[in-house]
Amino acid sequence: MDQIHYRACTICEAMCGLQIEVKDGFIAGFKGDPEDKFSRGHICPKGPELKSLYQDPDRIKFPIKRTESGWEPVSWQEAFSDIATQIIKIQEQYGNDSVAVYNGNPNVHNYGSMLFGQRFASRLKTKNNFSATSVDQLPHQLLSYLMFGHQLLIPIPDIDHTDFFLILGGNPFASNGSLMSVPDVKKRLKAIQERGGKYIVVDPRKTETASHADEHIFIRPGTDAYFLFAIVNVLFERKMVQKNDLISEADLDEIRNWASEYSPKKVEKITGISSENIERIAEEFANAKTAVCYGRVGVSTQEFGAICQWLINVINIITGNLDKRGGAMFTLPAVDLVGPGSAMRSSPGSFNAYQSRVRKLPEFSEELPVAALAEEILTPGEGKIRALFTSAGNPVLSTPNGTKLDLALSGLDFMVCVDFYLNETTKHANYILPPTSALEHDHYDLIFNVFAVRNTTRYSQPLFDPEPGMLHDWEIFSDLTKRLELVRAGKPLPKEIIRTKLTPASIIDHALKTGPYGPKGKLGGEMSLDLLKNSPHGVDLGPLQSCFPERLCTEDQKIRLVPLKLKEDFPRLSLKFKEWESFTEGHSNFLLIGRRHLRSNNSWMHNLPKLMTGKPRCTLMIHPEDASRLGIADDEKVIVESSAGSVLISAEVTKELMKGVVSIPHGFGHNRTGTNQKVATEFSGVSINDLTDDQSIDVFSGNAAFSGIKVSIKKQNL
Ligand SMILES: Nc1nc2c(c(=O)[nH]1)N[C@H]1C(S)=C(S)[C@@H](COP(=O)(O)OP(=O)(O)OC[C@H]3O[C@@H](n4cnc5c(=O)[nH]c(N)nc54)[C@H](O)[C@@H]3O)O[C@H]1N2
Ligand SMILES: Nc1nc2c(c(=O)[nH]1)N[C@H]1C(S)=C(S)[C@@H](COP(=O)(O)OP(=O)(O)OC[C@H]3O[C@@H](n4cnc5c(=O)[nH]c(N)nc54)[C@H](O)[C@@H]3O)O[C@H]1N2
Ligand code: SF4
Ligand SMILES: [Mo]
Repeated sequence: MDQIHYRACTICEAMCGLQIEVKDGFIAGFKGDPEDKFSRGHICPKGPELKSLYQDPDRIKFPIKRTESGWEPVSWQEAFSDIATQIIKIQEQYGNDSVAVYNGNPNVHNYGSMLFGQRFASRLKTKNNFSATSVDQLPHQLLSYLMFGHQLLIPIPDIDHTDFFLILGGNPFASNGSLMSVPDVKKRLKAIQERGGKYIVVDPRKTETASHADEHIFIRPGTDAYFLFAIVNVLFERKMVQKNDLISEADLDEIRNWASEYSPKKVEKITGISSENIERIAEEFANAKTAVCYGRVGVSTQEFGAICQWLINVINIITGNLDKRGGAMFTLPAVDLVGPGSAMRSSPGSFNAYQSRVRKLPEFSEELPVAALAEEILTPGEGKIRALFTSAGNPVLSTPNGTKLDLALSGLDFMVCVDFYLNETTKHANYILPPTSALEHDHYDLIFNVFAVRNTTRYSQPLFDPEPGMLHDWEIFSDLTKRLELVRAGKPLPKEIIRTKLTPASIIDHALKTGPYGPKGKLGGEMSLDLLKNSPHGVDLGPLQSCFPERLCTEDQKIRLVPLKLKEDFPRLSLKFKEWESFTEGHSNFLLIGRRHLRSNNSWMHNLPKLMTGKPRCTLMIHPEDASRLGIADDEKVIVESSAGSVLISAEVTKELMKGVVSIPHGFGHNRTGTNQKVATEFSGVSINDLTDDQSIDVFSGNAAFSGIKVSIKKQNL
């Protein structure tokens, strides 16, 4: 039967609407849905590859178990029962914390996995919860918690209305936007220029986004906090700070004091940005009708990631651009995870309520920094991690010091992975429990509607029925949760798979009806799952609206402009400044940064042949002057060495990079043995996270610091 199927793409945060033509049960055409209310026909090369993922011969569909003679099929029931039994046995012997959990990025693109995976993890009652948050956006969530009272009350650039957009450490042309869900970002950035506004990119690399910007400014990696402080300094010096009922004058005075330490003149040598440029940008920002400052992965994942996100919020607030059209705004999604009284309200957050065992790194929202995972497995003593669950993650390639984690995982007593690939992480598992792929299950964007540049909502139905006997992520977690409870209670385990009445869709239906746009919601609309089922192109709920103080979650509904705890971190910033002053990029010393490519998605889409065509992607980018000083030619193999390890990689000589800086994309390194991703192995590349160090973190937040890793470079044949 022929049909046209509409659904949202689940790969990145842009949530593009897809239009899929099906003939006789096969996909005959794949394009962006021109009628989609949010993405307006936009699509990138990865979207159509959901089909290749569905058809990938290396995709695992049924559970497998590692035995002495290799991987063997096993029934779901047998796997589930054995897992529940082993886990409880380990916890009874060594305590609840001896079992750890790691949740990877695709969980947030999979509402079933999120809803039921979290329930499962909470039943394990372990403090050793880790996720990709602490190699990514942890500082954003932490600062939203500390300043606005809720970790998901995240300021989103109002890209469609702003006149001045200052972007630090984000490359939306490649990433399609992050903590700014924005399909067709190119068009929307161009529209800023067409309406007479401008956008500036501050980045150690002249990226695709920077090349189209009105201005690109190189910055030395890891020094953004000084640049941002200097902007604040100018705003105060030139009396361009706006007061506001939601902030206290005492806080403003305090910020002025702290900022006085970082004049543009003082930071220019360290940041590589001239004082004239800093002063001009501050002036332009303050004088623009509307303006927004936004910093993403490049600034979140550095030694002062939290201070950077704080300063970004401060700049938006004190120039009067927070919660204002054209500035940094907040969403009001159909499923509200923030508002008090919402059926789906998530935890506002918590910070430093407990610490990791070995390095005493702080908890955030009941999670510990993943940079501590390897040492928590490897360090003997009470509380050592002995078993690990991973779900939709590949931490061997995605977290700092992957080599160390690789070694640690090989020594675990027990490991279970919910994933459909046998990759660098899952190869260590005792059981791999594979879920269905995106086209085989329904979908609702629980998270990315919270970060979108417009309020929109959409529900996607499954396109294909899974093969008989396959399970969705949520079904896997649902059964495991129940079995865990039964074993704990000493009850017998059933032979069949345990089904629950509750489904992800039923949970969302309730949340939609009681949410802001539902019949019981404050706007009194018609929102429900049925409405969305009949709206295949999504429902537009309008542009972002001002919502403070009502939506502020602090007790007194004021902004905590200077969060108490953060102040403890300022002396560290001063100390580091002194270190920078004596730092010279020596003959072969460089600062390493990462990069993303439109056709890659973290570590997991390298097995899809169509995405791997074109020039080799996993190269070391280096500036021509640096290359010639070291006698390195384009394409030549070089050895890159850091405190954590070394890799051999081809050089790509390019003026895109700032002098003294080199770049390697993350997510590669598919050359390890024991995996089964044939295409990925062919294009293996090396892992940048064999160079990044688990000791290099933002010690305040615990987030990994990937930007500006010190490395040395030499020719292979020296
Ligand atoms: N195609 C594609 N899209 C993706 C992904 C992907 O892997 N591929 N991943 C998705 C995920 S999980 C995320 S979190 C988002 C991330 O989305 P973005 O944050 O937009 O991602 P990047 O392209 O890594 O951009 C980071 C930029 O920071 C710069 N940078 C590095 N160090 C510094 C520094 O010290 N200071 C400054 N100012 N800049 C620095 C880098 O040069 C780079 O241009 O993308 C998502 N979308
Ligand atoms: N050096 C450096 N390292 C980085 C970054 C960087 O910029 N530089 N970026 C960091 C960022 S922002 C992120 S988010 C992390 C990502 O880190 P991770 O989430 O650990 O890694 P991914 O590569 O996204 O791996 C996703 C895994 O999920 C599986 N998968 C995909 N879809 C599903 C699904 O629906 N269900 C299940 N169960 N499994 C699924 C894939 O097969 C794959 O094994 O990497 C981080 N690492
Ligand atoms: S931009 Fe992101 S959501 Fe849109 S098609 Fe590409 S991968 Fe999918
Ligand atoms: Mo991410």
